Amino acid sequence: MKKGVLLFNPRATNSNARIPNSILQVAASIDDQYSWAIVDGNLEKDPWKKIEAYLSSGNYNYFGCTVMPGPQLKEAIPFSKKIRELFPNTTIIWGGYFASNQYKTCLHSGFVDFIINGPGDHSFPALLNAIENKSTFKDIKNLIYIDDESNIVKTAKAELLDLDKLPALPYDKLNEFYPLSKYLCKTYLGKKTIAYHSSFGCPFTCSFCAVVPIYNARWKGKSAKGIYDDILHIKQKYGGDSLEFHDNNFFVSEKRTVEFAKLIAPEKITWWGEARIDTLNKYTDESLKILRDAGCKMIFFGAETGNDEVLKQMDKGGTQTGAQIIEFAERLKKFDIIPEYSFVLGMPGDNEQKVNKQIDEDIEFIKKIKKVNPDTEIIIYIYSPVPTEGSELYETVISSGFKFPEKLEDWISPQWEKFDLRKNPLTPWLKPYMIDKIRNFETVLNGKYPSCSDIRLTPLKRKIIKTISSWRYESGIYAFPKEVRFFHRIWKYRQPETEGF
Ligand code: B12
Ligand code: SF4
Repeated sequence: MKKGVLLFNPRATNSNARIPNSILQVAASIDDQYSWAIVDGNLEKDPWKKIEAYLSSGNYNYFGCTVMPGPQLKEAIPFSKKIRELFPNTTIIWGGYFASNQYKTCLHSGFVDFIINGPGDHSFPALLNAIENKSTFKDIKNLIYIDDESNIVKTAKAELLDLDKLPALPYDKLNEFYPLSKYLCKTYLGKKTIAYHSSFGCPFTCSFCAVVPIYNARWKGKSAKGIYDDILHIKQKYGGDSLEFHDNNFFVSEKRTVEFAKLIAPEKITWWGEARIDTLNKYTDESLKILRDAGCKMIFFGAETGNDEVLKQMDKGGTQTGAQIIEFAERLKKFDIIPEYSFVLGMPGDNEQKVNKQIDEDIEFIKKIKKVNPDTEIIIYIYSPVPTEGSELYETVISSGFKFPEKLEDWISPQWEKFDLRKNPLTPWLKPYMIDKIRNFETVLNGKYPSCSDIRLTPLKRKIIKTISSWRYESGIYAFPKEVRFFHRIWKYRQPETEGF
C-alpha cells in the first residue's frame, strides 16, 4: 500500500508567517495520488515533536523538506539527520533553492536521499511512483541523486510547466492543518496580506543570482485571469485584502501585468512585486498609471550599483545603467509608486583599493537617488557568492580563495549563517573595515529614512530617529552610529533585507 508524505516548511521567520507556497505547490502535485500532511515550522513552537508524532504513526514514509539558505537550515539539517537515525526507512527528499544549488554537500551528508532540482510539480510524483514501483530514476527530470556506483546523477531539466494547467493550491486543506487566517498577516500593504507566486524562473542571467542556475534564463507565468481567480478565492473565503507577489520577476510581461491590474482594480487590493528597472522602464506611462490605480503601491528592483562596468560584470549591463536607475526613480514618483531599490555592495575587484572605492561610490550613488526621490526604499546586501558554475564571476570568486562549506552541518555554524543572510559574506577581498563602513552607512540611512514597511514605528518615533541621524547622513560621518543603533534596538526596527520583504 502507498504510504503518506510528510511535508515540512522549516522556520524562516519569527513573525508574519507567509502562506508556505513551496510545499503547498508540492502538496498539490501529489494530492490525487498520495495522502500528505504539512508541518510548518513558522507556526510551531516545537516542530520536531509534531514530525516525530507523524512518523511514529507509521503512516508516512516520505519526508519532503523545502530549503532555502539561512535560518531554514537550522531545522532542515538537524531534523533530517534525526529522521535518518530514528526512522531509517523514511526516504528524505529536499527541494528549494539551497538544495538545488548546494546539491553535492546535501547528498554527501548521508541524510538527504533525493533532490528535486527546480519545479517539483511533475518530478516529485514521478519520483514517488518510481520508488513505489521500484523502477528507474534516470528518466525523471529535475532530479539529483547518488546512483548504485556512488556517482551523483543530475537528470535533464524539464520544460517549464504551464501554470494554468497545474492543480490549484489546496488552500482549504492547508486550512485544516493551520488556519489560513494565521498566514494572512498584517503588513504595510494591508491587514491580511496574501503571499502569491505566479511564475517560474526569470528570463535574465545576473551572475550573482541563485535563480539563474535553476532556470537558465527561462520564465513562464500564469495567466492574468488565473491569478485573479485565485486571489478572488482567498479574498472571498478568507478575507485577504492585500497581496505580495513572491515571483522572482513578476513584471516580465507588460501585457499580463496590465491585464491583471485591470481585473484586480475593482477589488481594492494593495499589492507589491519584484521587477527589473530596464523592463519596467519600457512600460508606457499609461500602463504605469493603470498599475497604480489598481493598487500597485511599491515595486522591488535590483538596482545593484550605479557603476556601469560593475553592472556589466553582474550581467545586468547593456540595458540597465546608472543613469537609468536614477531617472527611473524620478519617473516612478510621478505615478506615486514607491521604488524599492536593492543594492549589492562588496563585489570582487582587481585590488583592495578598487573594492573600497566602489563601496564609496555606491554610497554616494544611493544618496543621489534619495535626492531625486526621497521615498525610494533602499535595501543593502553584501555580495554573497552563489555557485553558478561556469560563470565568469564565479571563476573570479573561486580564484580569490573563497570556498563553500564542504559539510552540510557547517552551514549552520554562526559564520555561515551570517553568510546566508548576506550579512558577512566571508569573501577574501572584503576587509572588515569595508563591512563596517557598509553596515554603518546602512544604519545611518535607515535612521534618516526609516522604511515605510515598518508599521510599528509611530510618526513620533520616525521623527526622533530621523532627527538624530540627520547630521551623520549629511556630513558623511557614519562610523560608530551607536545612538542610531540604540533606537533601532529598543524599537525593534524592521530590516526587510534580513526579515524578507
Ligand atoms: C517567500 C520567500 C521567503 C520568505 C519565507 C516564507 C516562508 N516559507 O514561510 C521569507 C520572507 C521569510 C524569506 C526570507 C529569506 N529569503 Co527567501 N524567498 C522567498 C521567495 C520570494 C518565494 C518562495 C516561494 O514561496 N516560492 C514559490 C514556490 C512555489 O516556488 P519554489 O520555492 O521554487 O518551489 C518549487 C520548487 O523549488 C520545488 N520545491 C521547493 N521546495 C521543495 C520541497 C520538496 C520536498 C520538493 C519535492 C520540491 C520542492 O517545487 C516547488 C514547486 O514547483 C523566494 C523567491 C522565489 N520566487 O521563489 C525567495 C528566496 C528563496 N529567498 C532567498 C533568500 C536568500 C532569503 C534570505 C535567506 C535572505 C534574504 N534576505 O532574502 C531570507 C532569510 C531570512 C529569514 N529570516 O529566513 C533567495 C534564495 C537564494 C539562494 N542563494 O539560494 C530567493 C530565491 C530570493 C532570491 N532571488 O534571492 N524568503
Ligand atoms: S533579474 Fe532578478 S531574478 Fe532575474 S536573474 Fe537578475 S537578479 Fe535574478
